[in-house]
Amino acid sequence: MRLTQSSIEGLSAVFVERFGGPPTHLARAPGRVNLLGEHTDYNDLAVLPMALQREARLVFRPRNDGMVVLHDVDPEFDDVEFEILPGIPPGKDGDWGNYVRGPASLLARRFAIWRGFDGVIGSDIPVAAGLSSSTAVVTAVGLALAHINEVPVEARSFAELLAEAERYTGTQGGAMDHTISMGARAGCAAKITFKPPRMRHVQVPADWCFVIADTGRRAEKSGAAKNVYNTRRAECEEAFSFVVEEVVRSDRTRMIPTDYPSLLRAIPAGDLLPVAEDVLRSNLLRRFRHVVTEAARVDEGIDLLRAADTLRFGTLMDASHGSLRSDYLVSTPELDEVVAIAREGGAAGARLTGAGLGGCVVALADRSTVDLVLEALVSEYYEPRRLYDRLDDRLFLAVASDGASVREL
Ligand code: NG1
Repeated sequence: MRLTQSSIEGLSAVFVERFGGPPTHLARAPGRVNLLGEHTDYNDLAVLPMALQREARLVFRPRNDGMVVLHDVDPEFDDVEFEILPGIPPGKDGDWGNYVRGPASLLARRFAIWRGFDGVIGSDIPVAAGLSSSTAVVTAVGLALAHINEVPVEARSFAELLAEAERYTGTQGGAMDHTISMGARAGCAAKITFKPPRMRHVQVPADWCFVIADTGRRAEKSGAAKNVYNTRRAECEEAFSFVVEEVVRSDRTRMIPTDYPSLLRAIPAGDLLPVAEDVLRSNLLRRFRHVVTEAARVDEGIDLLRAADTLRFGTLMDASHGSLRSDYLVSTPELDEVVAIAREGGAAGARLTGAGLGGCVVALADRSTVDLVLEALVSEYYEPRRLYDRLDDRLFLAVASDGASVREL
């Protein structure tokens, strides 16, 4: 677990030790929990995340040359040092430094930035757990470089740039994580739509408690999880083209849909699924069915969030998990177990959050049931596995928080 976030004072003290003077700036970027809308963002369909109180913090001092020299206070991560160039060669597969090189490389290409920094970074977002720890690093580094090179930052378009920067690591991800990390509002979740990027902030009801429970099994994007993720993305594209070919051939639409949103605007999901059943082989049909039903759950979920309808929102979370498990095949026995314990403990609903294949579950409870849910998770999951070590980092309540920022110290 990469849970070493120090206070700004703590990070600054490490900075002084390493660089012989104080840092001048702080960039911070939160992790996120996704409430509904999993594996929809890279299909340009809606998502419903909120930013967490856990974040990556980077204290830094601009340099007068193009070097970036970065120390992570977590000993698991090596120091990173490189020169800013339009095409920075990536480190080996899985090297966390690629989350630093990615934004530098892209900003150099787009804006000809030249100025680097000395920095110290820390984060208390569990790593490889579906809470966007990597995006928090990409975002903090991107904001720092933009700030010192006077690149204009508009939250939504900068988020798109950061999403592209993160693809440098080899994961063909979407823009959900960067958009919420940049643009979140305290107390709110946000429905995000893409093409063009748009955020609608919705207050989370005061009575709602989102429990985050880490299974303890990592979903490493540098390993098998990356391959599954990229395969799913390709499968969604393939399924889309077969379905479009059929709806055009059978004259169901005059306009040729160019993406999932235009397909769903032309033909409602209920009419589309029978077409998909006719033309797609089993694995593609399952991916397609997950994507279109999950998008519908986001649309319904935002109304239920506004109406503070805990039970029905929970039912949608359960349905989302079922679809991710049976159609998208990204759950694990541990995720299924934690989901079941949370539900039996009294949660209104629970699901895996993030890409899956490990990582965290998010469960919805209200103030009267949350303690029972937490107790059930401790006694039935964490105690039998002896996962006591830093239990507060494995099991906690999400606090909807503000998006990223950069400022002088
Ligand atoms: P995680 O694995 O939680 O970081 C990934 C993608 C998202 C989204 C989700 C699945 C990145 C940076 N993040 O999130 O864009 O596709 O999976 O909904 O690739």
